[in-house]
Amino acid sequence: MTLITEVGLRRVLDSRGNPTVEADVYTDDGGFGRAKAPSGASTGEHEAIELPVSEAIASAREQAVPRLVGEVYAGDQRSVDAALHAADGTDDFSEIGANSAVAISMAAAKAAADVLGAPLFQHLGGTFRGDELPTPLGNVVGGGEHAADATDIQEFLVAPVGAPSVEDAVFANAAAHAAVADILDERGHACGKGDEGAWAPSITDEEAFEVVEQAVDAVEDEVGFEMRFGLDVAAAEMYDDGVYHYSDGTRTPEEQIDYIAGLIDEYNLVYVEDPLDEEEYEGFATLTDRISTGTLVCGDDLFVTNVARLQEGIEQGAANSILIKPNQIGTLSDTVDAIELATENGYDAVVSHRSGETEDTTIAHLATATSAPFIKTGAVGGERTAKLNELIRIEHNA
Ligand code: 2PG
Ligand code: MG
Repeated sequence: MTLITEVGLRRVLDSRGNPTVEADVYTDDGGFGRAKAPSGASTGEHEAIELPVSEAIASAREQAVPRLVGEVYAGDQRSVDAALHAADGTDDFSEIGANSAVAISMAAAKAAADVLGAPLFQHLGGTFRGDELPTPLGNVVGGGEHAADATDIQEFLVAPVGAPSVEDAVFANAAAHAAVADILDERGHACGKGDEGAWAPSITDEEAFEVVEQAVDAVEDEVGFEMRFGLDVAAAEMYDDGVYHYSDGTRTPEEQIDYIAGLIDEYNLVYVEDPLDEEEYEGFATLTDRISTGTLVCGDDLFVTNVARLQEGIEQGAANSILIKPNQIGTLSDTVDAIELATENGYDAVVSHRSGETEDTTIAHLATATSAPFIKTGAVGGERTAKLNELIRIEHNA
């Protein structure tokens, strides 16, 4: 049962128009699963290696497929992922590519769920998973590596924390995205969108805070439940020569901590991702210590979904939350290990998309299966709404 009989790999488009890996997994009892690898732009230094797509496909066909077909059961995710590691033989998937590995790993899970006739979240999380669905963090304004000539801070994320349902939350985020456009228009800042569908105006971070706060207040009045907002600073992208580089000058690490702590206070931020460089465990610990428990300080480039890096963070008290991206580590088993280590140690595990995405919906199921408090997957745009609409379907048992 669920013995893998065929693995197909092909090149397909991602949302930036770049090639990515799509994997198909078939089993002997009629199971079929298909998944696609996402791709980052502001990638962490310690992520598993994404190979050029043709190379990743050729190498996985040669090394991994023979170890899977007729050998491994798709329902046994640990064995699937162990076979991928054995085929690769490195500690960062630099031989078969994390892009091939993650696509195969997720496709196998989908094939197993298909055989069960169960939704993917149920196969991944089990029957007794909690009922809580994640609150979507919606990217409404952004810049950094995701848009040229826009804000220094990479993402301004609205968080409908009081929403009574995922459906209400998703629509509140879309309303905030629309409200931001109106406010920008009133202020004379016509603009396009960045890679994740957020508005990418050529304004200062200071003005972006005003705009987002105004939009969040307006939507909060309209929907009647609490809306807050947060950030992905993606500070590793700004850090060079010991200082953080902003359009209007630089900040030392100490100044950066003061600045972020001040923003958390001033805007009552619910979520701050990568406020400091990816090697700054100590700085993360200082900041986490300084702020109240009502704010998630989340490590993305800091932890890269990697248990060893997370363990280091736990020991130092760095951050209180981890961003979870399966392609940063290459398999679902490694991903779930990171989530388990996090939750056992009181860290919230927030599941996330990448800036380069596809219509794949695996992360909506992963966030549901693991009772993630938040999922970061944009507010608008087809590759983002694929996940948001899937969450609505999950909520409706559809
Ligand atoms: C991030 C992500 C997703 P990228 O930094 O959190 O928002 O961006 O995929 O470019 O790393
Ligand atoms: Mg990030």
